[in-house]
Order: sequence, then C-alpha cells, then structure tokens
Amino acid sequence: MTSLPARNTTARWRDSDIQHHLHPFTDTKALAEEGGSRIITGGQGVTLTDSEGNEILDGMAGLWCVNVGYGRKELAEAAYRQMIELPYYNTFFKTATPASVELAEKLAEITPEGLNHVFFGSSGSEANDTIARTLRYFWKLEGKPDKKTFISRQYAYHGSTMVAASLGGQAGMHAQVDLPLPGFVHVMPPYWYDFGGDLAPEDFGLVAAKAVEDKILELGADTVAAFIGEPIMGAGAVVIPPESYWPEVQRICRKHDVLLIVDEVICGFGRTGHMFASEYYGLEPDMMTLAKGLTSGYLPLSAAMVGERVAETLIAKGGEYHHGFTYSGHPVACAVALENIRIIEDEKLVQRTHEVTGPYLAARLAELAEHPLVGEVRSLGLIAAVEIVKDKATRTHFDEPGTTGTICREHCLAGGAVLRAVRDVMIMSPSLTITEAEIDALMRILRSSLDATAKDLGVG
Ligand code: PXG
Repeated sequence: MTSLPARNTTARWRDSDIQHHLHPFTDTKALAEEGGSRIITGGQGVTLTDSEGNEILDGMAGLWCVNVGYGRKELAEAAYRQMIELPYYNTFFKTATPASVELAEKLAEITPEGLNHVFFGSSGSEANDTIARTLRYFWKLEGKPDKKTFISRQYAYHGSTMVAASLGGQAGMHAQVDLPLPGFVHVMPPYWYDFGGDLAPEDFGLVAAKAVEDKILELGADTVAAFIGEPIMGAGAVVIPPESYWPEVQRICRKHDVLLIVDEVICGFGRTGHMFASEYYGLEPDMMTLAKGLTSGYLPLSAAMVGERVAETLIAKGGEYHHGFTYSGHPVACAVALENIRIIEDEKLVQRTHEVTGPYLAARLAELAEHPLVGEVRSLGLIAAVEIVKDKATRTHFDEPGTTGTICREHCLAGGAVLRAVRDVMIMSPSLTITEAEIDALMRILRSSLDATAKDLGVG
C-alpha cells in the first residue's frame, strides 16, 4: 500500500479546510465540531471514493448534475484538445470561438421549438439573472416599462445570487439577507402532499395554477414581466406537479401576456426521461435556463435560452446589450458540453431513462410505500422523492421539520450512499448511466436506513 505524504493526510486536509474554507450552505462551527468534511478524491460511474478509501454510491449525481457519470475520459479529452487549441477567448466585442458557435447551434436544435438564441454564463444563477435582466429590458423596449415583477413559487430554487435567490422561494435564504428584492413575489407551489389538503391531486393542481392567476390579477398584468418555474422542483424536495398544473399555468400566462420562464437546470438533459421536461409537460417557454447536465458538471457552464419573441425585439430595437460575463461562452466549457451532449445522444441515455431505469426505479420505490415511515413515493425518470411522515393517513410530518430527514440521510451515508434530505423528504437523482443493479443497491441502503430511522424514533 502506498502511504500519502504527511501533508496530504485526511486529518490535515480536514483541519486546513476548517481553517480556511467557507463552504456553501454549511454551518462552519458545527462542521468543525463534527470533525470536518468528508474529502472526496475520486469518482467512477456512479461511485465516489473518499480520502479514507471508502466507496460511496452517489444517489445525487453530485448536485443533480453528473448525468453521464464520473470518469468519462471523452470529456477530459475534449477539454484537453480545446485547451491546447485555445484555452480561452471571450465572446465580447464581435468575437466568437468555434466551440461557442457550435454549442449555440446545437442548443437551438435540441431545445423546444422557438428557443433559437442563447446567452451563455457559468452557473444556473447567472443564467436566471440574465433572464430577469433580459426580460426587464424586453418589456421596456416594448414600451411597457412597468412590466417588471417576476412571479415564482415558495420552495423554488433558482440559484444563489441576489436576483436568483429572490426568484427562488427558499425562506431560509430570504430571511438572512432581507430578500426577496422588490419586484419578486411568490405563490403556492403545486405540492399536493403538503398543500393539497382533502383535494384530489388534479383538482389541487388547478388550485395551485389559480394562485398564479390570482397573483397576476392582484398585481395587475401590466406590472408582471414573467412567471418562472422548474417543471419539477428539485431542491424544493422533488415536487412533481399534478398533470393539470402546467397546461393551466401556461394558459394563464398567455391570457395575461405574462412570459413563461422554465428553469430546466435540474430537469434538462434527460433527467426526467425526456431531453427536457418541457416536452413532457407540453410547455412552450419564452425563456429557458440550462446548466448542470449541460456539461454533466465537468465544467461550469449555463445557458439562458431566449425565445423568438424576446430575441426579435432585443435584436431589432435593443442596440448594444450592456450585459455579459468574462466566461460567457468559455470555449473549453462549450467543447465539453458538445461532447457531453454527444454522449447523451449516442448512448441513448434519455430513452434508457424513459424506458428502462426510470420505470425500474419507480417500481423499486413503490415497494417502499408500505414502510411505516413512508407517506408517499414519487418519481419521473431518474428524479425521485420519498416522504417521511409521522402519520400516513393525515400526511402529517414529524415535529421539527428536517430532523428525521437528517437522521435518515446520515444512516444512508453510513450505509454507503449519498442521498439528499430536504426537510423530511429523501430525494435522489442519480447519473443517467446507473444500472438496475446499482438502483437495487441504492434501494437496499435506503430501506435499511428507513428501518434504522424508525428504530431511532421508536416507530414500527
Ligand atoms: N435552478 C435550479 C432549478 C437549480 O436547482 C440553480 C438554478 C442555480 O444553479 P447554480 O449553478 O447557480 O448553483 C439550481 C441549483 C441542493 C442544491 O441542495 C441545488 C442546487 C444548487 C446547490 C444545491 O439541492 N441547484
């Protein structure tokens, strides 16, 4: 066995990490008290390795992004080739690179009809920020400068810049820094399990859609720029709306001339068993946000897709658009995205998710429904959730939301799998390359973790 140099021991890394590294969404004091971070050192397929040599099944594809799995040499080689050829050039001042041009063309080809222009950024947050800016400018150019409010939903996640967090509906993010900014409002999410009461899901879907219309009417349609939503909420706990919801929301937006922004940062690139979830829900967005699965997370890249109506006005009347990032259209990230999309297409990962692994995961999840702690299981393709509840009949959660979810998540980790807990919902979104045997392994770990959680709680 080779021993690591002294400086690189796990303890040394952990110590240094605590001393100098501020992590996202982390209580640094608590992390230090618990002994510091798990140091991830490698990945292959759906399996991670940590610095102590443990193998961990990654049920989350990183943060919902490693769609083609870890260790894809093709992506490394695409990055290498581009770095040797041209590691960086920008897309400002009348320049482009072959990679950025080719990716823009490819995205126009594969995204839903009418989305033919793209503005590149490096993160989902930047893409949503770009969309908010672009739409405010659009309505100004249209002679309607008052149309500048954005309607979103509670529990939505659209990123972590001031604008993206304002678009999002995460109470914890808002409370700490007095968000949302003016001009960002939120309505009820289409979350039947927690909000649906005695209504049938399809009836509740219409009620949740009506909340959008009520808000438009309350504010006045002439002040509303757009409605934004993830087709399936990810970080909000995999909220899969009733089938009645999206068609009705789209109808309402059209009726009031409120533009529709679809955030496909998580759902895009095959996650739901469709290249984009908009296809599944019959959505024809005016704008669309892409990131994560665009490069399978191998490099940071995002795309704000701009529909014909907005693009036409922007181009015909907008003049120079005072917006952009140093890394907009970064050639290495674009080259990796092109190769990543090639892999998704050539390996038929979308069809596989739709026809094989998605239905298989759903069937295996259904077996968990009988568990005393499980109130509901839900999934579409390879995005899934398991509700942990105190009382199945009344859909009542345990007191202190988040406690049981955290217990279960820790059991999963001890059992060798990374799953996320959002409040008391266990969620998963594995790589689209996951096999049925690997789904079996994930389900085994989840079931034994639910058993252990029940034991901790004295349930069952
Ligand atoms: N939109 C959606 C739907 C997202 O899920 C973003 C935008 C922002 O992307 P960036 O690249 O700016 O992070 C996201 C990001 C979690 C978690 O805990 C989810 C995200 C990010 C970090 C953590 O589930 N989603």
